Amino acid sequence: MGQRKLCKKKRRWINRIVTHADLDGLASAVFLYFGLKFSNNKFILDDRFKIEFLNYRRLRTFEFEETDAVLDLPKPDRFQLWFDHHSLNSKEILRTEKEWWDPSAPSTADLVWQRFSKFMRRLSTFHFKLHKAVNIIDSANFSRHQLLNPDFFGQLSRTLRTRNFRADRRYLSDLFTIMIYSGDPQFHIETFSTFMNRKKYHSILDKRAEELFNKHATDLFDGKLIILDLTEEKIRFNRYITSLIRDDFLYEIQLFKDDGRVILRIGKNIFKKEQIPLDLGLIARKLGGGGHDGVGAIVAEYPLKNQMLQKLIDEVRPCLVG
Ligand SMILES: [Mn+2]
Repeated sequence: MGQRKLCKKKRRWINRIVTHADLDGLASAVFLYFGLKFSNNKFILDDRFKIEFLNYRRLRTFEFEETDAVLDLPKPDRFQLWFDHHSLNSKEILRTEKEWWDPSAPSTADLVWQRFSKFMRRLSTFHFKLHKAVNIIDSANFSRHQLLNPDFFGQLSRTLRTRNFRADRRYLSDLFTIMIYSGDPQFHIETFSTFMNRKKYHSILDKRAEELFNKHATDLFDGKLIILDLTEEKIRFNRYITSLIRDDFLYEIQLFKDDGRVILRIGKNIFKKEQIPLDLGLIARKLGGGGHDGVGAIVAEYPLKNQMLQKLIDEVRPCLVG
């Protein structure tokens, strides 16, 4: 306590890590922990710090504090540190003491890693693997083979995306603790089989997934835009299913229900990303959502579903006609 008082003027305390409830959010938090713990930074992580994992639903009502480190989430009104790589209207890359934002970074975890490169000697082989994996997964830089045969991290990422899992923040905190204190969670077989068993989606290799896809997919603009409306389906499956089943499309819009609302996700053909011009994160932002160059998402009230879909179609139309 005495030491804390003595250094109060120079040091900035962080009492809470607030992060996105996905693999990038988890990895960002793990790297930030090591960065703050073992580098001589003026930002100090309180020993009794808390961790919060937010999905976009919880984000809407969440109260941020001055002593929060905020990761992979939109910039809040109050914070001590903020790292993010989602599209913003601003063009300027930020690398200040308190704010790091760079939309060309493959993941937020990568930005945290870059800033605290000094702490790397404290990391295990597992953390290096996690860094590599999150950069591939968060920016969808998969090969077809990787998508069809997800490794440990690919499976973990999918598990974190399932609704049951996202709803249960205790599991995410456990996972964070395992990753910082015990290194490799792959050794915690019992814990992990529990996590992995919570997934409730069809594998892309599942015949039923392909049938459901064909039932709900509509082609527009000679197949350059595909609409996949899953609002009447309870089953979720691999979000990259369109890229695996169809070759020739450029954009896709997936619709599904989430807690009474509808999520509209607009994405690029992940195997053709480099040839596709629009920044979908900016488009989603314009309509009240957010995202990255390669994928944007909007949450809409159910009755506004078709209206919002039409707005999205109008945004990509100029790139698909003529
Ligand atoms: Mn991210």
